[in-house]
Amino acid sequence: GHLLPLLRNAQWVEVVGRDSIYKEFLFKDFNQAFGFMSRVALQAEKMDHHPEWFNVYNKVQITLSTHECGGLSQRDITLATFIDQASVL
Ligand code: H2B
Repeated sequence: GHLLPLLRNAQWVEVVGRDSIYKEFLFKDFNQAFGFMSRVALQAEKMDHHPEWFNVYNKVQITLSTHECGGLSQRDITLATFIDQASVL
């Protein structure tokens, strides 16, 4: 079987030493990765809640946290759920 679906099924993980969640997404190529990032960017602006992320070619690593509470909030959970949906579009 192909590795990509398995990797996409990976759950968000809590970052040790920092109250945040992290997940890595792999795509076929840069175009797919950047399309994903564009969908997330539009939603982030709507929510006024923005990802910390790092992209190289087909890989996007995302960390979510909420500054004002110094940790996780419902906004992070909501954005993570949107991000998961946007990754399989
Ligand atoms: N994004 C995230 N992920 N966490 C925040 O706490 C946050 C944000 N705060 N985007 C917002 C913007 C804040 O800085 C502005 C001033 O509303």
